[in-house]
This record gives sequence, structure tokens and C-alpha cells, in this order.
Amino acid sequence: MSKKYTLHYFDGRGRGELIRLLFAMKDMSFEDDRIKFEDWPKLKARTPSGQLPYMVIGDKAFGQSIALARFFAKEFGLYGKDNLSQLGIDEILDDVVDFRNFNVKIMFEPDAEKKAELQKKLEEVTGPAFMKKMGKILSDNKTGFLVGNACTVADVALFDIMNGMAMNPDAEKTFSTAPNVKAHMEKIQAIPGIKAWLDKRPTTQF
Ligand SMILES: N[C@@H](CCC(=O)N[C@@H](CS)C(=O)NCC(=O)O)C(=O)O
Repeated sequence: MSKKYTLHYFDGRGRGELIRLLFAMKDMSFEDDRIKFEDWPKLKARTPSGQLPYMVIGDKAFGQSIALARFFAKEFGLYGKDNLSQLGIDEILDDVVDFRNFNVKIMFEPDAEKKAELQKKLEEVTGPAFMKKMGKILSDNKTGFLVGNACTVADVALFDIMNGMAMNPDAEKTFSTAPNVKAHMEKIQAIPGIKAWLDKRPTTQF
């Protein structure tokens, strides 16, 4: 890991934060390029998939946040010990992506009526199902981590989305349904590298 790393993302946590958290956890340095919305149209065509985040590693650019997170998890020893552990980790990464996509869909829904319907579904179905599944994985695994007996990229990904959720006004209600998911969030945020990043990262809207 002696190459230069530059993460290009908007000035927000969003789909870029998991990568930042992995670097922070391992106290690794990277350049954190935060692109302004007004500059995005002219930069879009120059990115690997016309979307952010992407990352330049050495002299090569790569897109897709989860592919990048998985790569750094492997580099940093945060991707489990065997294929079965990695399957468990990948399942959780996909669950987190699905849950994030549902939230993003609500955020960008222009029709007020459809937006309210989706919000109701989030509160009554999708959110509780996600919390229930994560809570069950944690209670079945019994180590305080999602997979195996050490922190993996799955724990950091769940932490990232829960940390965002904790900023919502109704967070306590959400966490009351899965206290072990809240305890997990608190455990991951106390990891020294993560805590140091949370204390110094810029405050952003998303
Ligand atoms: N699957 C992609 C999705 C990337 C994505 O949706 N990026 C959004 C920001 S979070 C974006 O670039 N939006 C601007 C655009 O599409 O022009 C990933 O995980 O990297």
C-alpha cells in the first residue's frame, strides 16, 4: 500500500464515507477531493462511470463505491477469514446498499403523494425489516460484530448508515426496535481511528 490514493466525491458522507471510514480506521492517508455540485456537470464525463465516488489509485481510476470498499477491506484485513465469512459480509454490504437506495429514492421523489407513500413504507416495512435482520445477525453471531469475532467492512458499512440515521429526529424510535444495533453503532464509533475521523470530519448536509 505505497501508492497515492485520491477519493473524488461530493462534499458529503453519502456513498463516499465508507471508504473514508476504512482509511481512518487503519490510519491510512488519502486525498479527500470534495467536488462542488456546480462543478460536477463539467467533470462527469471524465469519471469512470459518470458517477461519484471514484478513486484514483496510483495512475488508474476506478468507480463503484462498494467495489472500492471491498478492495480496501481486502488490503486492510477487514474482509473476513474465509469464503463463507466473505459471503456473510457481502450479503450485509448488499443489504446496506439496498437500504441506502430506498432512502435515496425517497429523497429524490418529486411527487409529494408518492414520496409520502414511500416514507410510510420506510417507517412501517423497509426500516423495521432492515433493523430486524441486522439485529438478528448480531444476536446470532454473539461476538458484538456482524461476522466472525473482529471488525470487518460489514460492521463499518452498518455503522455508516446507522450513524446517518442517528442524526434523524426519530432515531430513538428506530433504535428502540433493535437496541443491539444501537450498541453495535456505539462500539464501532469508539474504535480509535473511527472516533478520530468522526471528531474531525467536516459537518455536511448528507
Ligand atoms: N453504484 C454506484 C452509485 C453511484 C451514485 O449513485 N452516485 C451518485 C452520488 S451518491 C452520483 O454520482 N450522482 C450524480 C450523477 O449521477 O450525475 C456506487 O455505489 O458508486
